[in-house]
Amino acid sequence: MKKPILAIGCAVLILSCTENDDNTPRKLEGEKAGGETTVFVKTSQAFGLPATNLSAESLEKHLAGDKAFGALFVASPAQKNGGLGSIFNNNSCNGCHPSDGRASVPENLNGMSGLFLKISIPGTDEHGGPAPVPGFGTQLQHQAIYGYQPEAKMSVSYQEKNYTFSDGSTITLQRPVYAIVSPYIPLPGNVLVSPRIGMPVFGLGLLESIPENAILAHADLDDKDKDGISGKANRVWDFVSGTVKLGRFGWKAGTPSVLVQSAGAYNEDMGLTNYLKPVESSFSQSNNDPSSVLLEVSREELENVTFYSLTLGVPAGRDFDDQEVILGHKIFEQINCSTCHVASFTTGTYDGIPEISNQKIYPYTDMLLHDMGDDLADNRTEFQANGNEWKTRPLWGIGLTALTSGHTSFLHDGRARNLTEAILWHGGEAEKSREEFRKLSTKDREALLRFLESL
Ligand code: HEC
Ligand code: HEC
Ligand SMILES: [Ca+2]
Ligand SMILES: [Ca+2]
Ligand SMILES: [Ca+2]
Repeated sequence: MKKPILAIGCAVLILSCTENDDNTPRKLEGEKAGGETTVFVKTSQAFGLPATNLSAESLEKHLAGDKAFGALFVASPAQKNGGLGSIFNNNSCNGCHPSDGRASVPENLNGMSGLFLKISIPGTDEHGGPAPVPGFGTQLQHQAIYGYQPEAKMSVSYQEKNYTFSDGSTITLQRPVYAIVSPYIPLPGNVLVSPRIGMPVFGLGLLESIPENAILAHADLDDKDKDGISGKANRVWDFVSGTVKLGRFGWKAGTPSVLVQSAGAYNEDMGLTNYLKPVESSFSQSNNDPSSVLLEVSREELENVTFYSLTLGVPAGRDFDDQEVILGHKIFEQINCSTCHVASFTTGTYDGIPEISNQKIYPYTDMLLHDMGDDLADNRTEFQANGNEWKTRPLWGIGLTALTSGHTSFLHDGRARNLTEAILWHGGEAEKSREEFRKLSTKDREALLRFLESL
């Protein structure tokens, strides 16, 4: 009965459409999380669909990239998709970003999965990046083709941590501690280890198009406004342009572009040389295949696979007119989640891809690094990111994780088994927010989770 009356009110006084009497909005803004790229599909394919505004020509390239993203590589000699290894972590992009979403924590740690260890020794390389471990480089390949030895295997143990909410309910968190076992040659004693899991790959062209100054506007290195939250840009080496650029991708924002990320993924994750990374990661190691050829992946394949991640659409927000979701959003702002998980940006121009240019987007990230405390620390630096720092994760699409990926493991090593655990692992600059979360009433806590589920 109420609705028709409201509708009349709206027609008469347009302003009253957007807010209830107590100033709560009737509907949250940002349903079209990816601007005109937004995908309104609530199925297990929600992360894997092309931006809805692609031109016919762009769609063709996107679909070619989709094929490359799913291609299973094998050892040479092969009719097609040869060149895998000699050492590698997995044999396809999709293997680590299943359904364009995030990988689960592997049951068999030493099988092929979406989890690997970044490694280094203290110090930096010639470009200010992590210093390679002699004989192992900066990533541990735990797989090898027939006849070759992987660099090592992994082992994991768990430390437990208990939390009690103010409403009396308790939760036990598990912190994984990874170690390297059975190295193919002796390992130096001072190796730094950073476990990483494959994350969703949609909406990345939009994130790459956010103007640098819009991101830097959120940085507050010396915490001048004294809210306990600083926010720092990573500055990383771009081997495509041969210059230092703003870091945007990877869990520590250690890569400047999807192109750099993809070229590196072919090379390190799969053992496939390409025009940007023509040298095998195993070159000069005894587990290198000396017969491997210079370019195992063509320039076109690399460009297509890059275009694919750049132009995957972002799933739309859901239930944005639900009162519990609206309350959850209010709490998200009140307890300062939104200081790091910045709701919105407007993209600039991306040369050659008008579809992702000039879009108002709602990624819920500031694209900056934050000290997240000792419990999340990997104690391994990556350019400007120190051992405690991680990039604020975009939260768009996060509520669809169970549907798209069949699990709800979050954070850089997948340690959180659900959204509540992900929040409870927040420390450092986010400790205050976490404590406020812990003290919420059951109703407010559930509303906050409901809001995250709606993204
Ligand atoms: C062995 C697993 C693995 C394979 C294979 C793999 N990735 Fe990844 N991918 C990861 C992990 C782990 C990260 C995070 C890396 C980091 O933090 O530095 C990542 C990050 C990314 C990112 C950055 C996403 C973001 O939001 O920051 C992109 C883009 C990406 N991968 C694309 C690809 C493409 C394209 C391929 C195939 C050519 C590929 N990946 C193959 C595991 C993998
Ligand atoms: C100081 C900045 C900061 C604040 C404040 C903050 N976060 Fe985060 N958030 C991060 C960073 C950085 C990560 C990634 C950490 C990692 O992977 O180790 C993250 C990760 C997450 C994740 C997991 C995302 C994923 O892709 O795995 C969720 C969910 C999340 N935050 C929700 C929240 C909520 C809810 C709040 C408020 C209670 C909050 N965050 C407050 C910085 C922040
Ligand atoms: Ca190879
Ligand atoms: Ca290596
Ligand atoms: Ca601040």
